[in-house]
Amino acid sequence: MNLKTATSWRHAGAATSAALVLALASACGSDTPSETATQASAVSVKDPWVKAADQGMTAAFATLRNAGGNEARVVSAAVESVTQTAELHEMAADDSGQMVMRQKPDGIVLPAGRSHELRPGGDHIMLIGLTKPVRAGDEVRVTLTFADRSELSFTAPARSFSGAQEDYQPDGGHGSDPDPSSHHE
Ligand SMILES: [Cu+2]
Repeated sequence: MNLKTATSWRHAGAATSAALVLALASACGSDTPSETATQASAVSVKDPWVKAADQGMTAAFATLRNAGGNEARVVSAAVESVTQTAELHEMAADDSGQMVMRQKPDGIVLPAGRSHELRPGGDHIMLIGLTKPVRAGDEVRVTLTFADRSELSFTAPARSFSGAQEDYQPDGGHGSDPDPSSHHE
């Protein structure tokens, strides 16, 4: 906001332009996030859930809404108690055209004023190497870290879901288990 711009509207008269400056100044105060507003504070979480799984990998989902005036970007995720490793993933076509999931190296971008759904078949929070089963009804605490290092935590209830069996082939290829019912221990 440049006050000189507003006050240079000379035809409006001194009193009017002064009122205008005040109006514009207060509009700025309420519409623009202050310097101290964090990305996390602008984002709300709706309908979070985690796919129940006995072992291996699973994923967390939610709808993230960025009510702020600036883009917010989730750069990492952490999950308490069921795994040490959570990654931000997307679904994308590989060289042969098959949909596979992979890490999103730049994080999940939440445009200003928009909602972004994390869902099976789309962006998701991947939980890798479960240290204990995630059963339907369990609650998993998820913390998202944003590009400005602000954090947002939420609780995601686990539920049974038969979809989202996407292949995951990181470089080492510890990917999908051909027989999920088999026991490896
Ligand atoms: Cu994934």
